Amino acid sequence: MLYLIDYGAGNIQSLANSLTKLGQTFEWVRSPEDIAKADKLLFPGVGAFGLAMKALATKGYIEPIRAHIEAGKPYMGICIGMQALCLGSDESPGVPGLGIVPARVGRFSPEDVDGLQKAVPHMGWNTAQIPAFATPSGPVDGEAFGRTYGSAKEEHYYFVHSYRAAFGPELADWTLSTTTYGTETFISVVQHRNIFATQFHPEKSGAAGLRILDAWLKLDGTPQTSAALGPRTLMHTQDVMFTLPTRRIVACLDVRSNDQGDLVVTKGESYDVRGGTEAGAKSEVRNMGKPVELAQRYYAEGADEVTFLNITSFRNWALDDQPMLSLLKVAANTIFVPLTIGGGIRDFTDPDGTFHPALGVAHAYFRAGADKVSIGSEAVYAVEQLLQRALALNGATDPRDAPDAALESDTGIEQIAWQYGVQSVVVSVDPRRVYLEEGEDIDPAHSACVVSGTDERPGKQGNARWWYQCTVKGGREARNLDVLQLARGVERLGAGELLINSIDRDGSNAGFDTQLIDLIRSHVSIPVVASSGAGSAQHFSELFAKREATGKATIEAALAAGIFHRNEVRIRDVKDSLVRDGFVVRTSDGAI
Ligand code: 1PR
Repeated sequence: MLYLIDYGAGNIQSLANSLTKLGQTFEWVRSPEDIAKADKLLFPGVGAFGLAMKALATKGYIEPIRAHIEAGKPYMGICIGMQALCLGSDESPGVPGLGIVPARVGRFSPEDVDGLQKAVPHMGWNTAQIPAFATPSGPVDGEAFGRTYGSAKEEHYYFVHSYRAAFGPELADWTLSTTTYGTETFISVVQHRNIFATQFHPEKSGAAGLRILDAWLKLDGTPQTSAALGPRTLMHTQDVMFTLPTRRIVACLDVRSNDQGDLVVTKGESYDVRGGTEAGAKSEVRNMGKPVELAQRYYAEGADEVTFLNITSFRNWALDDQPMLSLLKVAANTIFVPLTIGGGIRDFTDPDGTFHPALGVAHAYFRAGADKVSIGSEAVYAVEQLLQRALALNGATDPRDAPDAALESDTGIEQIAWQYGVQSVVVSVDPRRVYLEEGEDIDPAHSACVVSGTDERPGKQGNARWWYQCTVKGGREARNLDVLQLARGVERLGAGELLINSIDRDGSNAGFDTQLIDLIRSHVSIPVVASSGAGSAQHFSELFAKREATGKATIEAALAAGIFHRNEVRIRDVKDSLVRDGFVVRTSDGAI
């Protein structure tokens, strides 16, 4: 019997769904005795190292896990389940790991090489390479991994982590594959006797990942048959090339009820999903299709991630919105790439006065199969609060200058990041351009956010200056906060990724607002997903290309909606076009 460890956080539902897809039955570990009953043990998870280790200790799982491993029974760890095998992690100083793999887990450092910026966390699709190993049965070639795990070609796997076990020759006997991020090479697969563990998420790595899981599930329990490497030493080290994950293409589904009460994918222009008639009356909510069916189509076409945005959630409390939760559950059963869900992740007080924290909403979404939650309006309020406290404490108007005392750990972002890890918190930014008149002064707090370029207002021409103002409630309300304050503020609070929309470009097919995206990118070190305005495959290359002015090419991911919904361009076409333009993307990885 296979048992799964659930320590109370992380996207374990995704793994459960993958196992079901592979026809594998399993039990959840509910007590230390269950671990003793397990023939095979699987420890998945994202989240913070210290929290995971403390939860294992509190539940009394540590000794039974050690005993399972010492008995030679198969153990598979994923992400935190791999890091837990190590001595400890800089993420949680003073908290010991299981101490089985003689490595300490450290944090990635941001790097900037030749205009390419390495963001932290490492989020995206990267490869797993077999180093040149010598074993008693001879050298191991780079295809050993593929032969054992059902594929002979180099595959991409989905990584999402800020900490890693750096690879060194002394760890050769524990290492099956390494991966390079920036110039840092770390262990991406541990394989040692009965232990197999991946830093990436096979359950989120499409068919390539499912093949790995399937191969491990099919092991007969004799440890040496897995990967069959035996004791190994590193023959020689290879030069490290600065490496980034592939550029990600994200399909986005804006979801809401239509006028008949059905949950539909909709798409508007400048956030207006109804459009208008010539007589000025509003027409019906545009219906682009059924959410799950469309998401499945995008998965099959090679989307690297799928995002669902509940765009009317500001009206209700998200957890009352049961159709959204059921939609996510069904999608997560069939889609094996990361799923993000946004809309309504916020604190809420019932009419009867009961308080529900944003963390509770996030928890329900993670349990339903989400890998990341995306926070919009609440992020704006959180940064406003942070700045108010900072202003009172030391007069700062830039969140980077806010003293630590201004952080009170009371926002949804902080709490979700603490519980589930920063990589699971996306902040969705909804800015609008505010044009400045000739000679108009701007509040000095927003001066870093002023850019100049072509005036894009209807009927206007020539050059203009503008700044990017944040909005809440799906663009319905503007706030006295600019996008740089928001981006720096949420990075400070613990967001792991930014999704940058543009109300001006939304649904326009005019291309991404690269001035907006570059402005934010150059002021934060977390990954950035550019959104709004994609109208052709070429627009993605333009977004990812180096800018003449700065020599930088640093955008990690691009999101689009309308062109995919309307079948104007398929995800495959975008990727083919990117490959022709010299970008590395994840291409179709075959069937499981
Ligand atoms: O504020 O935390 O409840 O989150 C609400 C979420 O819903 C936010 O992420 C906000 O961006 C989104 N949202 C609210 N209203 C709308 C609307 O369209 N009326 N959708 C909306 C925003 C923006 C993109 C869109 C791209 C790409 N959608 O995600 O898909 O602009 O479109 P394109 O490729 O067709 O140009 P909260």
